[in-house]
Amino acid sequence: MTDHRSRFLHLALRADALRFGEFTLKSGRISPYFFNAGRFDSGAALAELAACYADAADGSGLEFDLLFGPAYKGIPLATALACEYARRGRDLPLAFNRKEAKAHGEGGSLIGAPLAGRRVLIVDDVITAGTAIREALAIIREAGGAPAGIVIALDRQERVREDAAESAAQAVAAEYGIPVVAVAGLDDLLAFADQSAELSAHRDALLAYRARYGLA
Ligand code: OMP
Repeated sequence: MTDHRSRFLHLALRADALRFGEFTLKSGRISPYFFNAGRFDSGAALAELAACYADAADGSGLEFDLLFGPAYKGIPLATALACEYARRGRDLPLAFNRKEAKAHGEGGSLIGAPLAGRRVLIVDDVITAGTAIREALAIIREAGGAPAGIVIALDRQERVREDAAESAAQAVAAEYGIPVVAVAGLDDLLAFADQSAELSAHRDALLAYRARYGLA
């Protein structure tokens, strides 16, 4: 497991962002684990997380010139990543959206740097069925940006339908012709659980879930 993957998994456990039990997902599936990026709720935790995103994005060779954080959870993530890139000597434009369009003041639903003509990297928390990410892709295209890739913390590596041959992230990548880069996936979490006394009790439930909804 590459360094940023295990750093991220340690960090997520420490921040209580990865929890085990019984969770109902947006898709209606009952999952034995849940990733809550909202638990990265301090400057230090976000800075460490952003370094994991930057390592994953850089390691993938993705090329982009603007960071976009979809509301709500993508906003602090993209902002922290922009700060991390600045720290590394690369000052990138940053934009995000509101959920509700604003009719007064400056109006509109986009905030930050203009997207038109830019190669946009979407920064989000997690992909299950790909619904949230498809919404972000539509917003970027409508604003004249060119989606260049997606970076997420966790790819749950789930099939949208049980008869699908690919995961939701793979389907989005193929449909839009852009890479989806995850800091870690369910496979990494399982490999981590194999070596962790703390997680070993959850391993069977994770394997059963993957057998039902995952790829392997
Ligand atoms: P999709 O839109 O189905 O890809 O699911 C992504 C969204 O599901 C996230 O933006 C969250 O709102 C939520 N989610 C999590 O935050 N963590 C999880 O582990 C699973 C989900 C989920 O509901 O699938």
